[in-house]
Amino acid sequence: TNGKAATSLPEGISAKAIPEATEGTEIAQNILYHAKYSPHFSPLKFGPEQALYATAESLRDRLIELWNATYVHFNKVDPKQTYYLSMEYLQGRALTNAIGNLNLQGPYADALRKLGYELEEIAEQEKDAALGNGGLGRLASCFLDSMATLNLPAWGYGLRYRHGLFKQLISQKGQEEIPEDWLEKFSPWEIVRHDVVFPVRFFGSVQVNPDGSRKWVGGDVVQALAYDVPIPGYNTKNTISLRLWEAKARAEDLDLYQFNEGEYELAAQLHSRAQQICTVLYPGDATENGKLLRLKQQFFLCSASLQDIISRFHERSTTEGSRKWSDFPSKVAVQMNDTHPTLAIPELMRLLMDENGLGWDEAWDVTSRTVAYTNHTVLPEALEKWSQSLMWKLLPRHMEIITEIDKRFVKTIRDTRVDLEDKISSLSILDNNPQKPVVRMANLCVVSSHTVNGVAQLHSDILKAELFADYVSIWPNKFQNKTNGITPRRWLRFCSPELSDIITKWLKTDKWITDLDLLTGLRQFADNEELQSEWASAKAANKKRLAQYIERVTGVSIDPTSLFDIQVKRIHEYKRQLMNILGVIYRFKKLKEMKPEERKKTVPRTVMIGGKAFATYTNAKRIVKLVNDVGDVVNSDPEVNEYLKVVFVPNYNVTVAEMLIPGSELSQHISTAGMEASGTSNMKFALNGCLIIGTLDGANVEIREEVGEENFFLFGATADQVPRLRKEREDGLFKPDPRFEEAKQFVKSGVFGTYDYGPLLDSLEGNTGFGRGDYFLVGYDFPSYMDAQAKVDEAYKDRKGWLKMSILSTAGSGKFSSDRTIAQYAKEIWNIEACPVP
Ligand code: GPQ
Repeated sequence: TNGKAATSLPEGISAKAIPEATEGTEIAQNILYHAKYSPHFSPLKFGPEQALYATAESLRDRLIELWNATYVHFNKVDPKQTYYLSMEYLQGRALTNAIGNLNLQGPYADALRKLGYELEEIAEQEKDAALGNGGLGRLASCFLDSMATLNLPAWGYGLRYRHGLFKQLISQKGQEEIPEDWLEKFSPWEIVRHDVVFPVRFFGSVQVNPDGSRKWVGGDVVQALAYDVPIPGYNTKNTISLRLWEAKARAEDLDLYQFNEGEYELAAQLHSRAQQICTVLYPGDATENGKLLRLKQQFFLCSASLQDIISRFHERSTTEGSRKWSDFPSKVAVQMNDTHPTLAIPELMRLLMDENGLGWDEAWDVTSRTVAYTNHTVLPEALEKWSQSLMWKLLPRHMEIITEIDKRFVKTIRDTRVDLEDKISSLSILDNNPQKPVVRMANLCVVSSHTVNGVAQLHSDILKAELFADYVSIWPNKFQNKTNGITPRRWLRFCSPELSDIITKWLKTDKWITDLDLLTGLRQFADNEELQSEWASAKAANKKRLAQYIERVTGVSIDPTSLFDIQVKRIHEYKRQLMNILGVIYRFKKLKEMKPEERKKTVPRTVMIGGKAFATYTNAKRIVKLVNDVGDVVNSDPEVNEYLKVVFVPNYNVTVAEMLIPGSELSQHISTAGMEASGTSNMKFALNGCLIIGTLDGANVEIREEVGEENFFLFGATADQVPRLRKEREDGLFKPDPRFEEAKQFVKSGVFGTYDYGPLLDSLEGNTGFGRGDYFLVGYDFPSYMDAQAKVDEAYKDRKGWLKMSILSTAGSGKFSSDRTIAQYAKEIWNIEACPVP
């Protein structure tokens, strides 16, 4: 290949200059080739950063070859293909994952060692690609890994945000957000496709032609330019694509006359409007402008992706001529990751009717047999509703189409279901409330999709029984469950090589990496002392590595033999980090009150809490501040800090998760029952032998079933009790537990500083705020939570018992592989089959 020439260097280069690769392997040569001939840096230096980029580029060469082979093969076989549309992907780092999936760990480590570096040290240099917020975005990334690994003809489509999720700084003020900059230098993983460009229109108007056909004209047109990120499967040649769109203006959009008049901003306004589209992930939508930009982003993704999909549909046609449109749904499946890409529906209708001449019925048949929708939440505030006037302004043709879809749907219901007459106003897509007319995106998705799914059994049951109950009576077979999953490659094999090696040794095979149910084979050894001791030393090593990390990023030194108790996820009131920290506060108070010899009998604990609060979510930010304030006091208390440490882990992201999860022993998944659709970190923790303290919510229910109820610390109200409990609270029937009162009182007394926690604590009281005092039932669940925590302490004292539970936790996690999830989507929703590259 091209790794030959890089052997001689300019004179006078010191240590860590690009070395001579006289005895290097081919890979070492190739890395050096890139260090020298991919001129992103001045050529005299070969520091860790230059080594990272050169290493990544050498891998990229291989990925491009595999990507091309996969593309050609798909084109030849012409299978039905899935397109996953998502506004978010939380890819994290790619180097270790690519090396691992291509099974090149040994050769790359050797090559880098020859060049004076450890692979781990180089991998550390990479920035996370954080093009997502949390669970939903990470799920999309795990799904891509599984699609590639299962050799499925499937691609992801997303947006190439210039700035991903903000960086979280913790200061005296609490959380501060600073812009993230993953493209500061460049991304070595993306390939710009200058020949893949589609026009995307905004605003304008609808022109009615003499033949009655309609066409969207005028407005602004921006170009969508494709960037491909190759996604390698594990142990296969198949390498699929994550195609990210960037928005660009056309050259002719620069007004040279204005520019030469010195009106630079005016001259380039179309350029700057185009640039805004992909500037940030999730622009604040408190303002009208913010809402407009977010809607533009969503449409941009949908329009560019569908034009690309349609052009591939034609590209793969046989030589006899073009295909029949009625074949489209047997060649294309479009999956909408939540309602964010809902505009795919009217955009596909528009492309079929206005650009390709299909009639309504034919276009509707094609569209509704093509698209499917995954719901990820039942929280009413998270169900997207777009203002009708905003939509008419930005997307006039799409609003015509949506209005027509709604009209036809309502007519069918009127004609066929008199019993639903009084439900029509809630079932319809357009909410024509004169105060605030909106389009309900979830309703548009349900009406137009062939399949709708939830992301855990409980969540799917709630969708059917509540949110979508009336639709179920219309289309009983439209609704499915697809319990989420996680990729075992990133979330066990690569993030905990120690534990992986032990598993492989005891199972006598590494096939579990792609067949995770094989982990049940560990059950028979759960009591085995030899396995337990190996298990314990792997855990101890991971805890030590984590302790060093914590000390490095927070300055807090933690005891690696203490119980590591972790809660990491976005900060949200329904996830109840506040309950966690109130429990810690109570524990601290009790420890303070104990005599020294009593304290010695307690189980030392390190509580780690991490997660980002949305920038304008005040109560979430107050929770971050409280955790930090409690940490400051507890960690510097000489009487207590041997027995309790509290750490706020800053800037939680995929890479931090890869450090935390392998070192965890207990993790908290304590949302109010019925509110967490699934959760996916619960699966990552369980897979890594971490025990869960949790409610019967989301996928916790299924995890507990799989690992065994004796290996799960359960507490709290169940989802079906929640409405009654809220009602009782409103009626003043709730009697708080004294421990709850004591913990709140302790905060109020000012032990944790002068910050005003009044408003935060008020949210836990009866009817404050908007009439939903303690809506999340922290007060109700607190006593059973504390009881469950006491059981954790008892269980931890029994070292062997704990290790057994830990092993059984891993052994029971097979179901939660995203390979299982994706195989089910493929068979039960997409109707696609594997297409392995020979
Ligand atoms: N989720 Cl609607 C997000 O991360 N972002 C969102 O906008 C919505 C849902 C999460 C959800 O809260 C978790 O319970 C799920 O595990 C996750 O999606 C993936 O399904």
